Amino acid sequence: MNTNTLIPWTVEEFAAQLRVKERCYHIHHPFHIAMNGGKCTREQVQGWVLNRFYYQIMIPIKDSAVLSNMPDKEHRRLWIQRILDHDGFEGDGGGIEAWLALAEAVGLSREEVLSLERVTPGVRFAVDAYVNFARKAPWQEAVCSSLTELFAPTIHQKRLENWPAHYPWIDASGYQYFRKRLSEARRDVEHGLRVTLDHFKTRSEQERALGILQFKLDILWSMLDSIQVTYGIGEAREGAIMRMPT
Ligand code: AHQ
Repeated sequence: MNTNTLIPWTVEEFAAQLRVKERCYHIHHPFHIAMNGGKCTREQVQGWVLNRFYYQIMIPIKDSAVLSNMPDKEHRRLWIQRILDHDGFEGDGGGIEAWLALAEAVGLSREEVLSLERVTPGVRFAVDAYVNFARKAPWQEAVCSSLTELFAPTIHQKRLENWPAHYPWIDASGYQYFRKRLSEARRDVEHGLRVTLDHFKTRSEQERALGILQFKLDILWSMLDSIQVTYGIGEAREGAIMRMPT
């Protein structure tokens, strides 16, 4: 379809089109549904935490690349907070440390998580694709790709609501990261949505924005595909495909 001839969506319609993409969010992935439903084994929860650590440590690298492409300080002053959220600052250990606390709370050692040795190829490829996109894309497109966080507060809230009852063996100290993201994601989205709604003007550009958001949704989805193939779901390890050790 030649979208150049179509009239642009209003800002409200454009925002609604972005939100419609929630149906592709990884909260609907079978592995995530199983994890939130208490169906995952200790090993599967550990595998998710260990693999997601690679995503977590690459977020500030990604955000630093975006920051370096931002021409004006008004946007940089807002965006730099995302790096601090993860790397921490005086008096706040930051999100990477909080994720390591989650790792220890599910019974992993800091060393094995920090080694990245057990990160699956699929997770590594997906995360690297995100970082490389953000490095090379116009900064407004990289900002648009972070809008999967429109849907993130719900996913963090569901974990806080469901995991303690389903996984009593997880130490409560591990939940700090999810609590922290509830407010940080909402603050991120306020800036990200404003940039996106301002930048993508024509209908063709708006459709491009939807395509960028779908690309990032696919990254999150394919990370869970790879985790599920590696660990399966439940005691029977449904869906797992054994892999020779490297
Ligand atoms: O913990 C997450 C986080 O810090 C970020 C940053 C943001 C981005 O820049 O793309 N996206 C994101 C996300 C985080 N957690 C994910 C989850 O499921 O716990 C969700 C993810 C996102 O929705 O993009």
